[in-house]
Amino acid sequence: MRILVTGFEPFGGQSLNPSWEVARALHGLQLPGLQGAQVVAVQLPCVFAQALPALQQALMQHTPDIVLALGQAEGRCDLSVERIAINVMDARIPDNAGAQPIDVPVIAGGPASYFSTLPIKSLVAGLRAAGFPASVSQTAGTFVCNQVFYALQHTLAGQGVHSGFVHLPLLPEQAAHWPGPNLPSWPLSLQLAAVKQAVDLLVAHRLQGGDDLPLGGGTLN
Ligand code: PCA
Repeated sequence: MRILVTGFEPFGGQSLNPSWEVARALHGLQLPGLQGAQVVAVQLPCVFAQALPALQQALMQHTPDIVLALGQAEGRCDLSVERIAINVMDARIPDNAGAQPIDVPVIAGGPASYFSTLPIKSLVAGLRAAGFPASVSQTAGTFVCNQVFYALQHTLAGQGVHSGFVHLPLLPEQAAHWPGPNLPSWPLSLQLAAVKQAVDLLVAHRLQGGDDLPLGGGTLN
């Protein structure tokens, strides 16, 4: 079994992105007891025009069974397991190449949205049971993370690959220098342990089969 974990390069003037720090630390991880189950990490550029070609290349090269795409979401206080990707790019800040698309579809003519094909409720429950704060998120935003998430689900639709997106909090060294009021942060060791737990849960679910758990994870607004 191959598990592709993607992370992004730093963006928005930062020199670190927790998603890449976590992904690269997981690269080459062999899952004990599962002969041949291995994690491959790939970095994606935070550039609208380059992220999808890099994603497609990674999917073709590694033909994964599970894809866990990671991104930084400043302000989030836990592991945010994304439910849905939407077919729009609406950039509040420029990407790393200076592009700032406004209300442009990710894929012209594509459906309005795709759901994650990860067992999002089981994942949140399993993470929490293991001591890691996690929740279902109802929006992955409208920046490069959502673009990648949408294209990932579009590309793999109907192929039986389990794929989805998880947003991570800032690292403390980022939060310490963030302008404005303090934002939540998790040290890299904790983020890494939580994402490794997520990978274990996703592999176990993939091997066991079955539906996601019917647990509450909604919001009123
Ligand atoms: N977070 C941004 C893009 C790259 C990243 O790590 C986002 O949430 O869109």
